[in-house]
Amino acid sequence: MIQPNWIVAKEYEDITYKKSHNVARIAFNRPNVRNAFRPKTTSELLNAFQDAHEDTNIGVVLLSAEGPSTKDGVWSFCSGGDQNARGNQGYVGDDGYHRLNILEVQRLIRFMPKAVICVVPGWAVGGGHSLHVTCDLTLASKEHAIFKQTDADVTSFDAGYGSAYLAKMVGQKKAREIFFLGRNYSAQEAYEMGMVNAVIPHDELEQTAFDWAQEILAKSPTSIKMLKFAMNLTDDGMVGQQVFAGEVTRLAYMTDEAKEGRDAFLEKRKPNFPKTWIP
Ligand code: S0N
Repeated sequence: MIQPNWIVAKEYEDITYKKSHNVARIAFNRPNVRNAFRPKTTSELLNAFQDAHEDTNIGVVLLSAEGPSTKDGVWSFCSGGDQNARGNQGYVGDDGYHRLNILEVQRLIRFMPKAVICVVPGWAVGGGHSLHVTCDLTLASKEHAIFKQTDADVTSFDAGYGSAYLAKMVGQKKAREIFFLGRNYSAQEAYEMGMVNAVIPHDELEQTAFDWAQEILAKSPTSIKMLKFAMNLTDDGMVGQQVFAGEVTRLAYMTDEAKEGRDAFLEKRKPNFPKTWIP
């Protein structure tokens, strides 16, 4: 078993961002408000995820949380949008504009050509629940993880991946129950519904996530990327096809045909493509 040797990749206020052994770990760091995200948090998440996306040494991203709360010792993954940051037109940033950008974070996770593992050490609530739904895999603390959807309590709801994709994951009836009743579900119940991959003893959660990452890193990177995009495609419509198609084009660029097409144009001659039509 490899032990992570986390090196700080960049300092932020609302999150931590570290790297070790080709794994990036992005973690919420507002445990005293159950890791609620405000506009500053989402800006920092966008910045860190973009870095992990671009860094060719990184193959897997863990989305986790620091904790527990110093006030009461309670663990949380994320409790969604910070209700203190809500004005009358939405969530207000330091610059006075109403924005939250959590959907941009979701899109980065969804379209990142690398696996993203959600590590849930405690509460996963509201927009925090929707983030776990958007990640590729979810590992949950056996003792402390609680899944809950409060969006309909506070009129701040995710009508995208957080609900519609959840319904694909756990079934329509269960997804409607989760959103319409807003009950608490344990890690075991979430596992049985099919929205959690494994229930892990709390003390082993982070190491297990790192181990899963190392297992994925041993696989072919292109296969992981193409499989992720293939599984996304049918739910993501034309955008899913665009993401998948981009990678198909990238693979085509690596063929002799592509080199001949480019060279023929630059040399102002007709292309002489290899005369092989592989069925
Ligand atoms: C998480 C809950 C269930 C934990 O309950 P518990 O353990 O009893 O703790 P509390 O005493 O309630 O909380 C401890 C302290 O933390 C503060 N706090 C907790 N959550 C938040 C929060 N979300 N915002 C601000 N503060 C929070 C408490 O106030 C308390 O503070 P102190 O110690 O000072 O009293 C429970 O806390 C809970 O239910 N929290 C609220 C969860 C919630 O409703 N979240 C919002 C849900 N909606 C979204 O997240 C929408 C996301 C979104 O933004 C979006 C989605 C899709 C499309 C667009 C958008 C968009 O708007 O951009």
